[in-house]
Amino acid sequence: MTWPGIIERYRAHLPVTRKTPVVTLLEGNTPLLHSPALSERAGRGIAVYLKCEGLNPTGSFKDRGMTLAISKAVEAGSVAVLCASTGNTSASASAYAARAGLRSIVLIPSGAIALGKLSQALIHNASVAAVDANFDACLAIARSMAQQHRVTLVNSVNPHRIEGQKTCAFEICDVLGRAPDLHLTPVGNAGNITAQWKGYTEYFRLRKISRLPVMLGFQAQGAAPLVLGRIIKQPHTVATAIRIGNPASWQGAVTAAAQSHGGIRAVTDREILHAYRLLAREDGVFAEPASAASVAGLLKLAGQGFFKRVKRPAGRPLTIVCILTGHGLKDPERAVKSVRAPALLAPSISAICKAVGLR
Ligand code: AN7
Repeated sequence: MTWPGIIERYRAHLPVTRKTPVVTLLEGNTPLLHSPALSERAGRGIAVYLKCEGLNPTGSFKDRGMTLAISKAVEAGSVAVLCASTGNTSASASAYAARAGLRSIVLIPSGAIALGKLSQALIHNASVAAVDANFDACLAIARSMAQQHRVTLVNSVNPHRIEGQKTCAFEICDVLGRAPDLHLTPVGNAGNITAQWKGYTEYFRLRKISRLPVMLGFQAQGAAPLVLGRIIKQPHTVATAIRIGNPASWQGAVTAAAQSHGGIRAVTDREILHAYRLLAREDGVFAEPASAASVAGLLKLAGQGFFKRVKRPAGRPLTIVCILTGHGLKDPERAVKSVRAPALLAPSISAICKAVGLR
């Protein structure tokens, strides 16, 4: 059977009826990839898996929430959708809106979103408003606009987004046959960690899993309101996707961390970029910088001896899942900046061999 997308696959767990028109690009069913490099770094008896959400149709986890948000918008008779975005939400919203024949309007912080994401919104024919303000200000404006006009807001304050995104947790449990022991995820606006925890707790109540994971969220140090416990007026980080100072799902993140005995922690830009390069070089996985925050968190915790203090399951490895939220190709400029640029060479075999280290 071909994969039918997350709404058909998890229909029983989602707020849809037979009357809901399903708008799908066949999102979900993303690889849960074992990482030998990270397992070794995490320590003996630990298995690390990468949930490669960058392999969704528009290159990020947002598609899980967007298939549902757009389907419900069509069901409700909406003709236009609106979002503020650090890039991936706008890419996803504009693609799903195109598919559904809806208008899309996206507010982006000018100059602060990655090129790949901007190109997506533009090519999918969104009305793009490049605003001279940060994401938090854009979201506040979008919320007001949605109250004053007949447009459907598809940021994660729209509960259908959270419902769709919880399917990431379902897939992880379905593949592993249980919940992971630890679930590590990047956190920006905090919709995703809220959704993932909802997914795990629903599976737990349905007895599809017998234990819940410990949820560990990672923010960039310059954009870590949940770690500091206060709004950050001018957040900064190289990981533009999570450059957010006032997360909309603040309470959801705090609840997930508290109920699961986990936490929200910070990683520096240096640690993020180190993890970003390591994933690409040693695992062959190209994830965007914000996604590497979960892996940066893993490496940081390993360095602190955290996993030595975690209670080990009997008869199997400690299982850790790192969510890689978006594809590396979203931000090609960052990739090129992160390594030494190639020198321009004459078309001479000897010069080229010398430059690439072949003797
Ligand atoms: C790659 O697109 O907020 O904590 O406007 O693109 O659920 O916000 C993106 C967020 C992590 C954080 N990784 O997720 C947007 C936006 C990537 C992201 C996050 C985002 P949330």
